[in-house]
Amino acid sequence: MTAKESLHQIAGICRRHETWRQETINLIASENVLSPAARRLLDTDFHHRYAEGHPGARYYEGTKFIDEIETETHKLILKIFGAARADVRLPSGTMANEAVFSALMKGGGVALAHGIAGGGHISHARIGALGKRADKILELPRLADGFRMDAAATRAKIAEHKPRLVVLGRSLFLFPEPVAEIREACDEVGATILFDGSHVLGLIAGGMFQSPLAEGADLMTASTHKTFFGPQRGIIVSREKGDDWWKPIDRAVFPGVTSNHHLFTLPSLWAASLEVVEFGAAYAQATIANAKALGQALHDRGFAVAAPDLGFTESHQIAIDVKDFGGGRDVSRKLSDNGIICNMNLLPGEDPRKNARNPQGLRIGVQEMTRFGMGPDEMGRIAEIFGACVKDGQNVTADAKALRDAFPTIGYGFSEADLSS
Ligand code: DSN
Repeated sequence: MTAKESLHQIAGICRRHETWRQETINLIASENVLSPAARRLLDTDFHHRYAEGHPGARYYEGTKFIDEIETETHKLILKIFGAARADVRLPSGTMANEAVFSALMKGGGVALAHGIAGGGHISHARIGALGKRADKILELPRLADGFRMDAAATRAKIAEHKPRLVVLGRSLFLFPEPVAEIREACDEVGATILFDGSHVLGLIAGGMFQSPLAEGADLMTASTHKTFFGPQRGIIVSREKGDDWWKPIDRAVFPGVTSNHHLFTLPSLWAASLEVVEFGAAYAQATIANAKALGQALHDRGFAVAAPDLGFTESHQIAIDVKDFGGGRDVSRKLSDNGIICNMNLLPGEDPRKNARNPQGLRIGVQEMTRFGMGPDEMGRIAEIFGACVKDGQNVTADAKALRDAFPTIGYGFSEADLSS
């Protein structure tokens, strides 16, 4: 193949991907779409540039405009989350976690975090970023439903093991964490509370989930592209202001885990943050209502949706046990072949070493379809199509496409025209 032919191949693959994703119902809980304005702002000369350090104190010249953008984005993130400190220079949520772990777990010690089957993120695990710093990671206790934390048992575990760090927040994240209930126990042993808000950041910003910093978390890390409207980046925000507290985190971000910070995505994050201020409350409310509606509709069709007695969820996600249909791997592949995209997921109680590649569960998120304007009626239709595919073995590709085609426009955000009008 000539270089030109390969070039056409690249363009063709990208076009086919875009068409495919526009014709399918995306229920991956960690994804979302950018508004046309936020997407347009990705394509600037900042693609080519470098900026290390802080605005006004860089190690390069040529940064006066990115300084302006970074300063304003930083101010807005502080305001949205009621934070005393923030860092917006992280290229991802995992790098935000890496920075915090390296600052706070220097020299090792014990950390408490959710296990992978309890919904914990890979960066909170022994094989991930936290495992590189902690001597020991103990699992946070959960209530009998498997999804909510057991605050009383957690307080006892904190008193017994005296962790340096307690990591709340998860990738399978259905219900709020008991931040306020464990604050005093953490104070008694000098433990820091980190809340990883990646999945629920937009719901927090919209005022519809919980407010981790106000409830007592010392820090929140997050990626900015799941329920938040941003491009793929990360942030750290802090309740405390003191220089002694913040300096190690600041240094862990740069030069600890970053040098340049992928400047081209920062204007888009600023725009997305403005969208969150403008549309975030309505979006968060619609998203949670849709998740509950989809949970109910699938439950009504006989699917084993988690936590029926608790209203299925308080977030954008639901979890379903599909072991009776062959397990998460087979079911998610079958759905994907039929125009419904979601991911297999371990459920509480499963052994990750045995089941990671074919867990019992599916994790489903409605945040992207909500952004395209779907509501509870469409959640009912998704449940119908889902059931026809998984239970009855029907090919539902055309049904999924027809439903998706009816919602072509990204809502809760700004248009390209808004950039100049
Ligand atoms: N692993 C991603 C998720 O899907 O939750 C987050 O990094």
